[in-house]
Amino acid sequence: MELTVLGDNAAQNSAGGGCSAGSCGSTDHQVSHLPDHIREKVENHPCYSEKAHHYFARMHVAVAPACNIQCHYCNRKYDCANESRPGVVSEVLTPAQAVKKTMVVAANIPQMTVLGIAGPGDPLANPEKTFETFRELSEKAPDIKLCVSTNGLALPDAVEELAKHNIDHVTITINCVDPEVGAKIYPWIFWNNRRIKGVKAAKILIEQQQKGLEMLVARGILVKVNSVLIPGVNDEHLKEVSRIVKAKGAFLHNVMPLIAEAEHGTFYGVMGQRGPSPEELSELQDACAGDMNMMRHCRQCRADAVGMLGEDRGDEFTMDKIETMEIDYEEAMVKRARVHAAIAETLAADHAKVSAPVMTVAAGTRPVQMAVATSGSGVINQHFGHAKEFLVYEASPNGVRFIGHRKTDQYCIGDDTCGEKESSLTTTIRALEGCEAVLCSKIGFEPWDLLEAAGIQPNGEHAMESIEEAVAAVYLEMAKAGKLEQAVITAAA
Ligand code: CLF
Ligand code: SF4
Repeated sequence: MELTVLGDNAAQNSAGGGCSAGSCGSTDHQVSHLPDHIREKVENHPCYSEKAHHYFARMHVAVAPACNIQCHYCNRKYDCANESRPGVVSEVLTPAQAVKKTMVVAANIPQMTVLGIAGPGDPLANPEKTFETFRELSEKAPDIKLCVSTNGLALPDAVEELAKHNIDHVTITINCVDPEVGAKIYPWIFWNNRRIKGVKAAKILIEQQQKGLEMLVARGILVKVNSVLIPGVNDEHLKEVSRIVKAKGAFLHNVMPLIAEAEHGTFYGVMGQRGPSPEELSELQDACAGDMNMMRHCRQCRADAVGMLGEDRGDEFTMDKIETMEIDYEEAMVKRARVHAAIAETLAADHAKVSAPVMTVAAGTRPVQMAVATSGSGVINQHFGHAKEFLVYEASPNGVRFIGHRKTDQYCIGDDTCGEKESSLTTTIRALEGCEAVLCSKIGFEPWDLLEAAGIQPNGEHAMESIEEAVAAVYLEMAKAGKLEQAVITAAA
């Protein structure tokens, strides 16, 4: 029997077919079903659309050093853990510097479509600096989307101002809706010029977060809720959080793993509170999902991150370097428009693939996780040894879905040097635990052998192919080869 592979929109179009067998393909579920006015807001936002994160970049400007609460996972010598992995912010900027940096980055990275303020403290605890930055940017760079992330304590008072600056994307970090749980996460808040502790503090914070969420939704502003998964503290409770924020109109829920290391000097780090395993995170995300959009591609960025999610080009744009750059802004704007048009064309062509071929495997065929090395554009285009992270996809009779990413040490810096640093390679292989195949553009002999020995099949045969189609093709090959128990190939169309 001839078997072929289902493309993105063929999967979408076949979804209502009523067949007991599933079709292997995928679509950007977060975006495709949305009304036009919302789709326009998210389709080039790398955080709000999983598909967009393959094509578009974001940047953060660190203009907000102060915070009005304390989280047990944060040490403010480091980035805001709500939106960043722990790491010092290289430089806190004035609003004028932030505006200049944004213009320079926009000229150099045409894919950059979103400017976010996410720390290192809380943007709304620094309202003058935050809003001055937004005010200037909305005048000087109206094509850049403005985005803000907050703990929510000062949010209700800021909604009016956010709406005034056309800020369409607000993230609230909501870790709980029960003050008893909250008291285990937040030792204190600063409220009405007083420090308030314990359950009372958590109760006020939760009320402000919920009120802010309702006000934003009433204004038509898209709200993403971030939650930090803290095993033994709020893991079960997050299902309730997800249900409530969804009922109140949050657009997207992003459950992120706690990062707690003793060397970061956080309360949780010092107390040995562990973070979740990838499986625990994935299970909770699935449990929260229901019919709510879940974000699974968050990279817990630094508060001064620059570039595609998963990469940080901040070092290229320090203020001392920016001061020496000469930029032809007119030419840069022409280039931005050209690049955006090319991406739009690619996405439209992708969306129009209605006659893509179909692969069908029997319902009940077991799912398989595969790791993918990519540097963007939705294709397999990275050498195994150059990957700093792998995207993980699950193929099953229901299609191909993105389920997360795994960070790894980059162990190879030249084309033919794979395997030189064996200990890092071992770390990489450990990071891929649970994956049965790894798809990349190229791979050396030594990692190939080590991956095979670890039960992970390396595959370099799908270079420059669409990720979803390549994963579907490999799944099909595995099914045909009898590697999937219960695999029965039932049809092709
Ligand atoms: Fe920044 Fe956050 Fe806006 Fe994105 S990040 S303010 S919504 S532009 Fe994105 Fe980074 Fe995750 Fe944040 S990957 S940490 S969710
Ligand atoms: Fe740190 Fe952000 Fe929590 Fe403030 S809200 S304590 S900056 S993680």
